[in-house]
Amino acid sequence: MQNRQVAAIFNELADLLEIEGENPFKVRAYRNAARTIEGLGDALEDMIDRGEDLTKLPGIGEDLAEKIVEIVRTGKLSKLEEVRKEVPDSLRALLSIEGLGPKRVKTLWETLHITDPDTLKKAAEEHKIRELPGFGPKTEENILKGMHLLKQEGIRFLFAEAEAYAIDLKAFLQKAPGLHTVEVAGSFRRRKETVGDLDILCTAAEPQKVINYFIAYDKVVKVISAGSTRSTVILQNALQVDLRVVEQKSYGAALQYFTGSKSHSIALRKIAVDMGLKINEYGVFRGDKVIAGKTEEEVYASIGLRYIEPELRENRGEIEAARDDTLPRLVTLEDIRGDLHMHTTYSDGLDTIEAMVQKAISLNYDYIAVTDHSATLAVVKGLDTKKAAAYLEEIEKLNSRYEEIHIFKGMEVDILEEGKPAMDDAVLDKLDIALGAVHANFKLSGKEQTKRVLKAIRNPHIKGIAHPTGRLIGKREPLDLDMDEIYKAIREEGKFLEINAQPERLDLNDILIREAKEAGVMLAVNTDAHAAGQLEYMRYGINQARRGWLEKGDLINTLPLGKLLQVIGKG
Ligand code: DGT
Ligand code: CA
Ligand code: CA
Repeated sequence: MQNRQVAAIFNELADLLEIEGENPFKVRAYRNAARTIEGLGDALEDMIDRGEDLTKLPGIGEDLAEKIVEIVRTGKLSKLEEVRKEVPDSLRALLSIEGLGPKRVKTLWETLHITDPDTLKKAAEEHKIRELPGFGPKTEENILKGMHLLKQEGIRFLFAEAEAYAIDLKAFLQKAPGLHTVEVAGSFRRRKETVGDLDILCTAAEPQKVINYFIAYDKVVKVISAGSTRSTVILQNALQVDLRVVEQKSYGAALQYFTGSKSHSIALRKIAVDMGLKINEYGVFRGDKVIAGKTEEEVYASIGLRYIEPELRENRGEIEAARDDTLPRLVTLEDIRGDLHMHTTYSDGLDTIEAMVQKAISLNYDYIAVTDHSATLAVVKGLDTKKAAAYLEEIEKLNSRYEEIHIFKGMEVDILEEGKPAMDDAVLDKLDIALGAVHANFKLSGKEQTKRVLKAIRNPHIKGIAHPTGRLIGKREPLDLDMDEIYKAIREEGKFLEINAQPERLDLNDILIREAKEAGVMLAVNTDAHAAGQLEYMRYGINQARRGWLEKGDLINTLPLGKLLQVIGKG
């Protein structure tokens, strides 16, 4: 049980209780607990094993501590199970529509008896929603837009959410009777930013035993099918899992097939056909004779290709590169030497600067940039000129106290509508790394938006642009920006674009990352951590960097400190 899953349970409980009209203080207590848990550096499971007192954590009292133990020990919370029975299932689906929180869902339910997306859509189209208290024409329009976004994407899960389930399920399957290997294939293995379902591949002595064991997993809420070698189930968070048990001798071929992508595999099969071969999930065949299939390397080699990393398997030129031996040597998490975007209690982060520094040291980083927000209407808890002085002083103090790491004085500065940074030049002068970021006025025209960001890039104080397109997966469309213009300006100014590793941002995305690389743009993968534990989100950003074909040399935060200082003009 991962901290993220525990937090998700509290968040869901808070949402449902709010829909039910429970006491707001109680609701807030669950939400705060979820936030605390998400930001913990340690696994709750380990803390409980060590006998640590959970009530020492901020916002966790006796009752919540007991509930945490219940979740970690049993995988469920009985209180949540009770409340789930009281609120219709389809109401929960409404919560994932942008613009609809529990409060509004409650109103829709009580006044218009809306309990599912279809009745909601109808009511919005008939303009019944705008009349409700706390709504209006704008909200009504946003709801329709939000539904559109949701529909476009289908029901997909953020990689990070699927990952929590995948890790737990994989560990569970490893203990299945007679199991040899288990691997999560599909889009999950390709590290796509969202996954539709999990595809798990096993080899085992007796497949049926593995299937029986699998469908008894405690997070399974529905068994859709269970045959002798394959099964499909639904987990408690609505995630579907397809499991297949294959023979050892065709494991490589099966792994290749079920990793996909479909379009990549179809292209491989075509090459095979041209060579008089046949590839399917059981192996590579010449006539009836198997010539490869045990490992993926074998399968690729049999048609004259180098092994292709799963993240590249989208049929976007990787097959040609494998044939010509020009595949990139993809960057890895171990190549990363520091993180250049994070928040602390000086703005909207949960942990102190010192806690972030200590966590970064535990990750073996050589440097970090602490980059709290500048204060604006969009980010009210941020730094003003006065608070910034104390903040910079504290960073300096910690920088001399912790010799093993270099702490850059940074700030995430709002780019105002006209393209100016929301901070005095006198403060900006004192910073090592100012990141420009858009946090409001998302709807400007493409021309105006581009002009706004270009102006920030040309500002001598700004070193990089954080989450450049501003998208939130499944919730907010990217800014309408002329990216070629952005790349050009970034390159000319010697600045960098961020690959933001927050699970719902992953911004730039894989396609733009590759474009940026080809345009000769410097990039950095940053976590934008709002708690010490989130510094570990780096892996999500690395996934996307790899999908964008990046090598170590494409990221400035793989550089040793001395080189990085030169790049940001401080060397
Ligand atoms: P997802 O689940 O929508 O995020 O994407 P995938 O890629 O995991 O797709 P999924 O779960 O439908 O199927 C898993 C893999 O199985 C897919 O990546 C390739 C393989 N596969 C599925 N259908 C076909 C097909 O019709 N032809 C071929 N060649 N492969 C297929
Ligand atoms: Ca899948
Ligand atoms: Ca599937």
